[in-house]
Amino acid sequence: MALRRILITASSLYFCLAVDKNNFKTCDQSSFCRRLRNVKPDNSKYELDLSSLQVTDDSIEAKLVNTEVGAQFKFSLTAINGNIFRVQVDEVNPLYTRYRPQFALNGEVQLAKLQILDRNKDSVTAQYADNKAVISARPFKIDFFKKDSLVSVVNGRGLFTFEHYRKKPAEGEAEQAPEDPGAWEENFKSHHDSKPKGPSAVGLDVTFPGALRAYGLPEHGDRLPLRTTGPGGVDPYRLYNLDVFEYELDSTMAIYGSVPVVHAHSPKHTVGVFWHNAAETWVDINNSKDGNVMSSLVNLVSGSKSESSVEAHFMSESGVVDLFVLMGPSPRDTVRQYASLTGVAPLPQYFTLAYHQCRWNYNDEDDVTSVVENFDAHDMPVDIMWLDIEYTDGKKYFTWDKIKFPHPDVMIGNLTSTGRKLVVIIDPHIKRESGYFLHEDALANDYYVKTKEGNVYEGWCWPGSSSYLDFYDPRTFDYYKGLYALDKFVGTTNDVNIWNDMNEPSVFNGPEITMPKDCLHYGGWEHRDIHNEYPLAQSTATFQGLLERSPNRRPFILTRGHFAGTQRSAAIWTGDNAAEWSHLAISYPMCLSEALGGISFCGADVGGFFNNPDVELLQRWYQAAIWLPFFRAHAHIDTRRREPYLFNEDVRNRIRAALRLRYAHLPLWYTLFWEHETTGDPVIRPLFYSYPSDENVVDIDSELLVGDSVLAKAISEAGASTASVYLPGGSDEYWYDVEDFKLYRGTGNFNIPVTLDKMVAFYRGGSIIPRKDRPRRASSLMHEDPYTLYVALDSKGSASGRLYVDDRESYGYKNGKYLYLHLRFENGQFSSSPIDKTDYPTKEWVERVVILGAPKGTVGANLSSRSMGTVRLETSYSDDGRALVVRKPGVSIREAFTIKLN
Ligand code: NBV
Repeated sequence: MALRRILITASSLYFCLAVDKNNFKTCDQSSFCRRLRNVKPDNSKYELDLSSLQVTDDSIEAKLVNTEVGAQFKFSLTAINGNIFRVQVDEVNPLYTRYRPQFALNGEVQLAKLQILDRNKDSVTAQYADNKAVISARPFKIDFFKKDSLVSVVNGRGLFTFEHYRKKPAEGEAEQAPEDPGAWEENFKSHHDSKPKGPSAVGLDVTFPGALRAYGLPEHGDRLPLRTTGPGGVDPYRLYNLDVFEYELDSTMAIYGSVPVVHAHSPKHTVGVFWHNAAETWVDINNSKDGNVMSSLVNLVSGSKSESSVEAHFMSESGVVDLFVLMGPSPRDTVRQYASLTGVAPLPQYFTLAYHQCRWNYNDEDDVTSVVENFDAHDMPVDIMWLDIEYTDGKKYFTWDKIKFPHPDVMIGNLTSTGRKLVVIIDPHIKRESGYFLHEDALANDYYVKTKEGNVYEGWCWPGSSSYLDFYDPRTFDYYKGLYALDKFVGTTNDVNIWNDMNEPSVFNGPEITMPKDCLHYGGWEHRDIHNEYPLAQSTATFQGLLERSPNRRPFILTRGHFAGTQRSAAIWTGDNAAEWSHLAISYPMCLSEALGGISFCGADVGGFFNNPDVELLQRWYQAAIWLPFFRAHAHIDTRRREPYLFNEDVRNRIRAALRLRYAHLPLWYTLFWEHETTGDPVIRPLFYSYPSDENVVDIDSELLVGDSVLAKAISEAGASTASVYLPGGSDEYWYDVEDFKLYRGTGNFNIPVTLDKMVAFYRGGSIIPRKDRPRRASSLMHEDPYTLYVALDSKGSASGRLYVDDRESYGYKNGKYLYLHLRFENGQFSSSPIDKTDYPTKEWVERVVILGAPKGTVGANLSSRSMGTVRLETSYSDDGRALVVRKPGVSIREAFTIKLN
C-alpha cells in the first residue's frame, strides 16, 4: 500500500484508494492478448474460397482458409430482422468443439431474407432492406453499407485471427514459427494455467468510417466515450469479470462486468457491433481524433485524410467469431437492435425504483427495525432494507445467524407492516462444511465446478474454504432455483428479494482473484470459455427461482458480475466505489455506458462504499443519485454509520428534499421502465443519444437524460458555487429548472448558481412529467395518492408525455391490466387519453396540473370527462409567475379528460 496517502481533514478521514495492479494482468502479461496484438495490419492471410459458396434465402456460406497454415473455417453471413447482420466463423472439423454463449441471447434470432445483388470470383454482394454487405474473398473483408454509405468494415485492417485447435507439437518437433511463450501454458504470479487445449484465440477488427466517437464496452471505471488504446500506450479495454479491490478510475482495467457491445457514432450515422463471446476479451480502440496514424484503409474508403474514424480490435481467448453488426442509423436504432438480440429488463416492481438502504452490515433484527423507525421519525422515505453477508450463519447462504437474526419472519413482518421490503445477499461460493445441507447436497449430487483433473474445485472466499456451484449443469441450475422456495429458505417471504454478489466469481486465492481458467464445467467446457457469462448463469437461475417461489411477483435481483443479457434477470451496481468526489462523478458515465449495453437498471453505492464521505459529498451524492435508475446507499463494514437521519438538521433537510424529489418522480421512472420493456429504449440516456446531430454533446457524460423529459447534472466537486450545464436541443428549446421552474432558452452552456441546497435538473420544454407530490414514508403508501401533472411548455406552447399505471407488482399487466396514457397540451388545452385499449381499476386521481411557461392571463379552466361532465376549475399563478396551477381537477386517472384554460 505504498501508494496509499492519508489525508486528515477537520471533518473526516480520506484514503486515496489504490488498486493493487500487480494482481491483474496487462495485455503484455496475457499470452493471447500479446499474440493478437502482434498481428500485423494490412497483411491478412485469410481468404474466402468462393468456389465453395452456398447461398440460401437467408444465408451466405463459404469456406474460409488460413492460407499460411491451411486451416479451414466455415464462414457465414446472415441478416436478422431489425437491420442487423451476423458474421459467424467456426472451425471445420475442430479438434474440440468451440463454445458459444448460452445465456446472452434472448432466444432464437429471426432471420431476414438476403438478396444477392452480385456474385463474381472476387466478391459477393448481398442486400437486406437498405443495408448492403460486400464480402471480398482475397483478403477476406466485409464492407457494410447503409443506404450506400460505408458504415463499417470487418477485417479492413486484416487483423482477423482464428487460432484453430491443434495437437501440441512434441518436443523438438519443428514448428512453423516460434510461438508465444505462453501459448500452450501460462503462468501469472504463482498461478499456472495448464491450457489443455492449447491456444484458441479469435480476433477481428472493425472500422467505422466517419465515426466521431465510440461508446460502450462496460464495465470500466472510465468516462463514457471510449478512448484510444494501443501498443505502447493505454492497455486495451479489458472485459473479464473481476473482483478488483479498490478499482481505479480513468482506467481500461477489467472490473466486475463485461458487455462486449460498441456503438460508433457521428452526427450523420450510428452503427454498432456486438461481439458475442463469453471468454476473456480485450478491445483496442483507435479514434482518429486522438491523432494516431490511421490505417490506409480509412483514407482509402473515406477518400479524404481528414474524415474521422474509429477502429475497434476485438480479441478473445476462445470461442467462435460471432459478430452482430447493428446497422443503425441512429443511436436509438443501434440500442434497440442490441435489445432485440439480448433482451430487455422486464418491468420491475414499483418499490424497486424507490430508495434502498444498505450497509455491510445491519447488525441484528433490532438494528433493521430501528433504522426504519428512525427514517420514519425523521420523515425520510425508505422502501427497502438490505442485509449483507453477516446475516447468515457463518457465511452459509440460505441460513440465518441464529443469535442476531433469530426471528427473521418477525423482522420481515415489521418491515412489511409499514410497507417496506427486504433484500438479502446470496453469493455463489458455498462453504465446505460438513453438515451444511447445501454443501452436502452439492457433493452428493455433483453440483460443483471441477478442477482440470475432475475433482471438486476448492477456493478461498468469505466462508473460508469454498466450492462453486456449476450453474451450467441443468441439474444444479434446477436445484439452485429450488433453494429460494419459502420452505427451503426458511424465514423468507414473498417480500424478500435477492442480491447476488461475488459472482465474477471472486476467489480470493485464485489467479486474478477468480477461478482458474482450466477448471471444468458441465459439458466439458473450461472456465476459460464461459467466464464472463458465469454471473449471468447465476442471476438467471435466481430469477427463475424467485419466479417459481412467487409466480405472480416480479423478481428483483441485484448482481455484481454481469454480461450481455443480464438485463433480463437483474439490476446491477458499480461495485465497491469509494467516498470520493471522483467516484461520484464517474457514477453517471458508468451507468450511461451500461444503459447503452442494454442494462438500464444501474446505480452506484450512494456515499461511496469505502471510507467516510464528508457531509458535503454525501449530500451531493444523494442529489445526483436520485437521477440514476437504481438508488441505494451502501457502506463498507469499517465505515461510520451514515444513515441520512444521523446528520444535523440542514443536512437532513437537504437529503430529505432529494429523497422526496425521487419519490415524486416514481411515476415517471415506472413509465420509463415499462417503455423500456416494450421498446428497448434505455431508461437513462447520454445526451448524444437524444441529440445525435449535435457535435457538442459527444463527450458530455456529467449530465444524463431520464427518458426524454429530464436532464440532470451531477455536481461532483467540493465547494461548488456554480454548475456549468450544457442544455441541448437548438435555439428554440426550452428547459425549466425542476425546483424553481426558472426557464432557460436555447442551447449552450449555462452557469447555474448553486448552494448546497440546489439540485441541478431540468424539464425539457415540450414534455409532461407525471408526479406524486405528497410526501410519504414509502412508495407503497403512495399507491392511491393523486397525481400532479407537470406540463413544461415548449416555445410553441405545446407539450406531451406518457403515464403508465398498473398494480405495481404482479404480471397482470401482461394480460392488459394496465393504463398507458397519452398526456397532451395544445392550444391551451390539456388532455389525457389511453394509448392502449386496456384498463386498470385504480383509485388514483389528478390533484393538480402545473403548467410551466404558461402565458399570463388565464382565469380558471373547464374540465370535461364522461363521468364528471363539464366542471369549472380554479387556477392561480405562483408568486413569481413561473407556474400556472390548475387546482383539483379531481378526475380519475382511469378516465379520458380534457382541461381547457380560460
Ligand atoms: O458482502 C460484503 C461486500 C459487499 O458489501 C459489497 O457491496 C460487495 O461489492 N462484498 C463486496 C464483499 C467484499 C468487499 C470488500
